[in-house]
Amino acid sequence: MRNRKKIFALALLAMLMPMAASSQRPKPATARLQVTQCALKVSGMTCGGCAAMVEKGLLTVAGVETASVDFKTGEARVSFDRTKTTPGKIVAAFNRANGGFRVQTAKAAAK
Ligand SMILES: [Cu+2]
Repeated sequence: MRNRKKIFALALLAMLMPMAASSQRPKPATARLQVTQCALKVSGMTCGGCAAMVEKGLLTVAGVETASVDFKTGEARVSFDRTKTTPGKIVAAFNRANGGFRVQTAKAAAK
């Protein structure tokens, strides 16, 4: 009986060891960024060049990490650091700075 308890304790320890080791591993730098994605509806585009301009404009907005705009669907996918900005702020900043194009959040566009 005593022996079985010992074996059980050892087995438990063996199971917990790798977990303890992995929790001590430093997290990759990207884990500290609170990156979230959102979809935006873009209007005012007439060609792929416009999409590139919208993309550039989105990338200059503070907190935006990546932006990819599809001219055909009129959609932009934006990833942003949510500790720095929100979709609403991105939309407002973009529309202030980029006359001719307008973006709105996909949610607002659905209404
Ligand atoms: Cu164009």
